Amino acid sequence: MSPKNPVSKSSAPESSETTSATIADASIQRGQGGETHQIATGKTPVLTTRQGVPVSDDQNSLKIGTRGPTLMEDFHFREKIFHFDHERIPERVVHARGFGAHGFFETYESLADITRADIFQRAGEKTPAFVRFSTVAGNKGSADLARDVRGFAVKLYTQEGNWDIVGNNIPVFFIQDAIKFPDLIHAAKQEPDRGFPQAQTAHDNFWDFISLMPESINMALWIMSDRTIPRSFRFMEGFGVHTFRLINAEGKSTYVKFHWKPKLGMQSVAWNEAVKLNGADPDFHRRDLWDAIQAGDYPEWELGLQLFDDAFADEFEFDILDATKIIPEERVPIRRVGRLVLDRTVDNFFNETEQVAFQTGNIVPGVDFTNDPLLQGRNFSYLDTQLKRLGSPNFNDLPINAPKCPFHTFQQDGHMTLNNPKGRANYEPNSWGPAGGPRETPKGFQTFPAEEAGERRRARGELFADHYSQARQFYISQTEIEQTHIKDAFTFELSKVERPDIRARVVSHLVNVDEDLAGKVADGLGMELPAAAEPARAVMTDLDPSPALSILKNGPKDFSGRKIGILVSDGADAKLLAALQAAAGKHGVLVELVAPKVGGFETSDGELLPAKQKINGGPSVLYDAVAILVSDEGTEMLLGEATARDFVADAFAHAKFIAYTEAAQPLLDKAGVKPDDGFLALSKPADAERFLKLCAKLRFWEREASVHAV
Ligand code: HDD
Repeated sequence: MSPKNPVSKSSAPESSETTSATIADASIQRGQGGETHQIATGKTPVLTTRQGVPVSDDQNSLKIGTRGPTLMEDFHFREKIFHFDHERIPERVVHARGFGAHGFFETYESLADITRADIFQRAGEKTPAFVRFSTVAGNKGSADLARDVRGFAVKLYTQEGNWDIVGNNIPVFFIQDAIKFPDLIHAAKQEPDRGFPQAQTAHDNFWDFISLMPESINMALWIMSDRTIPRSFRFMEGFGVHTFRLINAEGKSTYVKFHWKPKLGMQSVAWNEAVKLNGADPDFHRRDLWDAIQAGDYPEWELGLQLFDDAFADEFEFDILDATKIIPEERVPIRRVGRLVLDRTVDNFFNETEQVAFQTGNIVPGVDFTNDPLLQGRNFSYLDTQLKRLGSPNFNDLPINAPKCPFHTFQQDGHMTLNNPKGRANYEPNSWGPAGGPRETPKGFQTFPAEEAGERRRARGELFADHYSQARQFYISQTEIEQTHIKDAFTFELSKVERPDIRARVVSHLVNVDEDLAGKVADGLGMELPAAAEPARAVMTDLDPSPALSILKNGPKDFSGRKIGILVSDGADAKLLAALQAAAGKHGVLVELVAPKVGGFETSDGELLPAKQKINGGPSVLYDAVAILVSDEGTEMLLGEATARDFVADAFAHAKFIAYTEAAQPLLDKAGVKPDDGFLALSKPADAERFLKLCAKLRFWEREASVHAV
């Protein structure tokens, strides 16, 4: 049979210059080779099979003729499809969606008097670090701005082994005992019969569980605060949550809680903004981190330690082993002992961010656990889960997980063994002398010899039972704006709960926290205020507010690290634009131009400038503040574009600072917004600096009440 089509060997571009350049630039240098592995340019490596066999045709599978059946013997095809079929590994059972980056930790001063941990011995020492931020409940492909706790997991590659601080951006947790973790996570994630909702706690199962677990009420207050909708990873705090121990060379133990303080201060977004961000840019947080690092604006946190002893633990109103409680900074001040800088994005997301394996059990000499029952349970779970996820006990051999200090064990074999131990001795003790492999050292990890005694019981300490005092303290520590956001968040989430009895049970706990809050939530839900829930412990402690718990009281000093979106059109005032860009640059603020067409616009000077976003792809939720720099003709055109109206209306509703030229007035009118003190009329270049100063307050929250009547 004659072929229907003329035989075409390949439809691939013939190794065009562009292809070679792209490959070379992207450094996809997988393997090296001799002559046969270099194509003419001498730069671009040759495509091979996994066995290193050069491939001549990667476009067509091997067939009989051009229309005949595909041949089984096509080893290149089989190998390629086989590998593709097995690309996925199970996602993390929690914290599936995450984003990691490399950096370093720099020690400020020697802490040798407190800990023998090598990382803290020498001032100025830099220790390589890898950090993975995450959301908890959503699947790997969920959106970044879900209302959720953020994971803040830090791997420190110290000279005496890897130390992981597997923390969150909230200093307390939902539960006190790890035995309840599967229940908590089952309740929070998609409901099992329907497989939704995705990445949301606004559903019956979650609030049912919370309402039946009063120990989670403190955390419930935290997650209904703006902490769970951070503006970016760069603007949030991190916490080790549990009480740990630091042990010095003499074996003395000091209790410690770990804090990460962001250099840029804290910032969150508005809830309606988060909802819209999830549609406009589901990768908003990871993109932010990526962009900042690529731009050389390296995110930074200081490590803070709260150090205390047994005497404090005894006098403290709560149990230091209870992970649902904080120790207020005002009670035990934070000592800043070093800084964490993220200065390198990963080369490959899967290899590094996906395969990184954090474990609370990874501690180093000079650090030790306490009996916190949540921590003790975690120490089992993290090792266990990596085997399931990464498929082999050799996950520690992966470069992202391997220590950067020398390490020697007698562990061997298993799936995907990467190291290749030499010699005869694979056991200890042995009599092979120095060739017989590694030996113990008295300088190795020593467990703190805490004395333990007591009956074996399934029980908790009495102080664990005060579930409301700290929840109240958290609430009264917030500004009025933040209290409103908490009330709104409870009302929103519980409005998604279908069963009225669950709503009522949650509110009955809030009555014990703050009656005013409970009343407002009940009102928002359109229900009667229920009676207070029966507290597990009758005695509550009246605690002073802790200003450190408020985001707004701990914001940044300036607007650096933020982003202004400028809506422009043809004829936009070139001088004002240049002034805004210069002022932003001076304050370390990024500017993005949003125009009717991404190809660009012509300024009043006749210069053609490219835009970063087309108006319908660049809504104002992407920016911390906006400027509307349009000409009369531009306004005329944009009046017919709904997304231009939304740009203005949303910036207004989200309490952003807005700069505008006179020509923009009809657009403001169309968006139904009236300039208030959060607006700045731009008429001369000097106004740009004034606008940047105004923006340092981040948001004009005073406006909010006027846009949320319900
Ligand atoms: Fe967990 C992942 C933080 C309680 C069991 N957890 C995980 C991650 C973070 C936390 C940041 C993601 C690590 C990464 O980026 O790879 N978890 C916490 C904090 C907790 C906490 C701050 C309370 C103070 N976790 C907790 C309990 C258990 C687990 C009580 C089980 C008993 N967590 C896990 C896990 C995960 C995990 C199943 C899933 C993926 C992984 O470990 O590596 O083992």
